[in-house]
Amino acid sequence: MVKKSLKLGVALAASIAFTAPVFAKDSSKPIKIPTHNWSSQVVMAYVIGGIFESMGNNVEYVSSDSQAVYEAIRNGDVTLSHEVWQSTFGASFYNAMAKGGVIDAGTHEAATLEEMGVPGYVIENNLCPGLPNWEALKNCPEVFATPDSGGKGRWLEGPQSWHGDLMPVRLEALGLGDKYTVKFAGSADAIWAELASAKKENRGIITFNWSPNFTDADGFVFLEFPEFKPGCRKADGGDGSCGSPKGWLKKAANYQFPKTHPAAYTAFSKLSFSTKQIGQMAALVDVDKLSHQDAAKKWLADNEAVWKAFVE
Ligand code: TMO
Repeated sequence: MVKKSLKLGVALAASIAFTAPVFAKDSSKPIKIPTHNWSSQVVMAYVIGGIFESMGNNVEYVSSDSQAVYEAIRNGDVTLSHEVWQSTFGASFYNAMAKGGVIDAGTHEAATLEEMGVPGYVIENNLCPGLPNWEALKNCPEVFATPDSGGKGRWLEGPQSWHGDLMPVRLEALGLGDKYTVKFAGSADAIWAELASAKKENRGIITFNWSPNFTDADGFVFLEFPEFKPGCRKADGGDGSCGSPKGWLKKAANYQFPKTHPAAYTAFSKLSFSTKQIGQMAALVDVDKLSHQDAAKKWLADNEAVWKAFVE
């Protein structure tokens, strides 16, 4: 009895000492990667798909709603999400997790912010003195008025599918409802087009934006609202006047992914991108005008040392 357990102990020690990871074979079933409607997310989808393919895996891309995707991951229609932004998707992610079937596959190095803001020249040229403090907005709605804003200042929100009535609720909660109104852009591209035309005219403009993004490189300034605290949003029982959290960027997966594709899951778990790397992925499309697929190919070719570390 004593001898037996000693032998077992020795065998165990030997296997720990000499075992580099040996992966069970990944299933040949495709790993389903979602694509949404902002550039870094789509480029990163193809970057991660390219990494999986380099490991011999099959990949499928699924165009998905960015809120509903967490339920799709939970029930296995989609395998993973590689950009879970805390402010916009944190609630849907944890709701799906609580129902059972979604796992947290780690956090990117990049911290995130998803917030209303202004281009740098709005501050530099003092178009609304006191910005980026939100209270300055009370004194200059006319600076941000547009032909469709009924004489009020306009907040140009992203597509409504991202976070519903978050900004209209905030605007009212801050007491700005008489002076400002929220318009939803049809696409991220519509925001970039509006920012470009406002810049040409040195015109005041307030838009939703986020970091990491290609705009990190040209001095977009986020407005400073009352500090985010858990529970401050209307959906969480608060009055909704708070700004967005300085948040995390996580990865999510269906609970079976580690079992069906252990090598791919291990790589996905290790994978982490920085603010600069994610900004580059967006810039290849939004500044350099490559297709998402070509941007991913270029990014993979230019950054082999970065992603090879995830597959070793
Ligand atoms: C979800 N987004 C990154 C566009 O804010």
